[in-house]
Amino acid sequence: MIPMFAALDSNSLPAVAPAPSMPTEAVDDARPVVVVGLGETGLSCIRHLVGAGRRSIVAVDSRPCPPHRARVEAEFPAVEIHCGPVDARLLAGAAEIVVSPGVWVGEPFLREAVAKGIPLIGDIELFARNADAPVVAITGSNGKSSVTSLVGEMARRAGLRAVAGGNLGPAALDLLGCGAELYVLELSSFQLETTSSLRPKVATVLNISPDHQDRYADLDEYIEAKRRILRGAQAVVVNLDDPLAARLVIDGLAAAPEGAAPDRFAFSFSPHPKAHWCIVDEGDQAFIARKRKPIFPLARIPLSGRHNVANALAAFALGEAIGLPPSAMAKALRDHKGLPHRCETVGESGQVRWINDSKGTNVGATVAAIEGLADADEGRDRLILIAGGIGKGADFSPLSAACRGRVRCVLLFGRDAKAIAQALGRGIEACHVADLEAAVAKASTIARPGDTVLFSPACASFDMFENYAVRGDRFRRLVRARIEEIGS
Ligand code: UMA
Ligand code: ADP
Repeated sequence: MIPMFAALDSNSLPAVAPAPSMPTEAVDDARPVVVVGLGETGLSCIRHLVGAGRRSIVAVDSRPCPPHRARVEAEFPAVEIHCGPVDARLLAGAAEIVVSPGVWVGEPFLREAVAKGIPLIGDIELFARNADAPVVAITGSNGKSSVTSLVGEMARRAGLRAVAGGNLGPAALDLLGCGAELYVLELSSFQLETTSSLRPKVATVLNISPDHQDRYADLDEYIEAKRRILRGAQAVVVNLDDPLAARLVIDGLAAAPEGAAPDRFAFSFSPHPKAHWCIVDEGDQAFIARKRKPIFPLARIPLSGRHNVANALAAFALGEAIGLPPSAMAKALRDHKGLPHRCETVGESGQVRWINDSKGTNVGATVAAIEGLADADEGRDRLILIAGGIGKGADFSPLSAACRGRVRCVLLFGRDAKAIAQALGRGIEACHVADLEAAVAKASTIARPGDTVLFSPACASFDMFENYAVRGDRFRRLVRARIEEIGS
């Protein structure tokens, strides 16, 4: 694969985006803005551009029937729509191209336009040019949505009108204009590729493990996309426990011009001297602590798993960077319910617990879910793992070590089931099933009292489902039906 992202940002081609802070209205109005993609992002871009008074908007989507075509036709009849294979000529006269995150910036029709000098941006760039309140910007391979929603709750608890969205949804542009005093944004590497003007109040890269390796040439290119979140940040949050993420942020600090270095807030599980937030033991209890002063007992974190403790530490550090009082943050954490599809208990019957982790869409996430749940239960081989789907070019081998001693049986379905089974190797029982329904049926026959059935696919869902949420909802329904059947 051509390392397009690096090329787009090099000097040999026009910059991805025009000069920072160019308001939407300033882009040449005689020529159209071309919006690529008619999904959530495309719809939000069109809504924003129409609201900003753009007269000429062209929308293209390579899919014959993209999700929001009908809606755009009905609500914005002046927008010219073209679906199906994209004709590069449609982009040739554009003032600017706004590309959706699901579209690879290396698509030939986009390369051709960029080579002609047409600026290529994404929805977050449009958002950045128009944002009217400080931004908390969160990326990483896993935990983005969890931390974003928790920071939003902490800020609201502290009395701020804070809204959360971005990759988590709602789309960032849909958050504008509602009187927010703070924006908390989850940003994917895809979104960051086409963003130049965001100057976050605080930014973080929570962690790095391989993901989206079907779209990036290698891990370095993926990391480079993530690095863009740090540009112009006033403060950064560093995860001292994740070597790749910590290096990324610390190198960024070292490269900052003198006097421009952002404030730094670090977190770690261990009481590292540089950690603002860490874990300390006091008496027979462990606490989240600020500068080693206990703030919140771990036992009262409402979500299970070590990864959720890491997410809480990150949220406290981000909150401190924007001046939130620890007491308000602690209250928000105490009442936090977590998001659906992230290690969510969806049923319990015959002393068997069923957990929906459909958002576990990469290997790192599933490893964290297995380790977090098994180690909290302190039992050997008490997990039954259901996994499979589209692996996005991932190396599944880290699953093998994570499963050993924790997972009694792995039930596999979907496109990359075989590759996962191979990576698990000998000594871990793996069983192929036709689909999710068969996996739930099989799990219910082999589960013993005290077991946990964990659905954490380590894969994207698109081979068999519309998205991870549809997949998780299906799992929840199947589990409930099974429990009712057993009970009746
Ligand atoms: N597509 C085409 N042709 C097109 C346009 C899109 O085939 O012309 C395909 C894409 O390849 C992709 C799908 O359509 O498979 C959706 O792409 P999109 O860019 O239209 O997606 P949106 O509906 O705009 O949703 C996007 C994010 N999706 C992606 O980045 C793939 C949503 O994150 C996000 O919630 C939404 O914007 C609002 O910001 C979802 C996601 O899976 C949850 N994100 C990835 C992840 O979390 O791993 C990055
Ligand atoms: P993202 O938005 O980055 O995809 P989410 O908060 O939606 O992350 O969580 C997705 C999955 O990732 C969870 O269901 C869990 O399996 C795993 N996960 C959550 N937080 C972490 C973390 N801090 N480290 C590793 N894995 C995590």
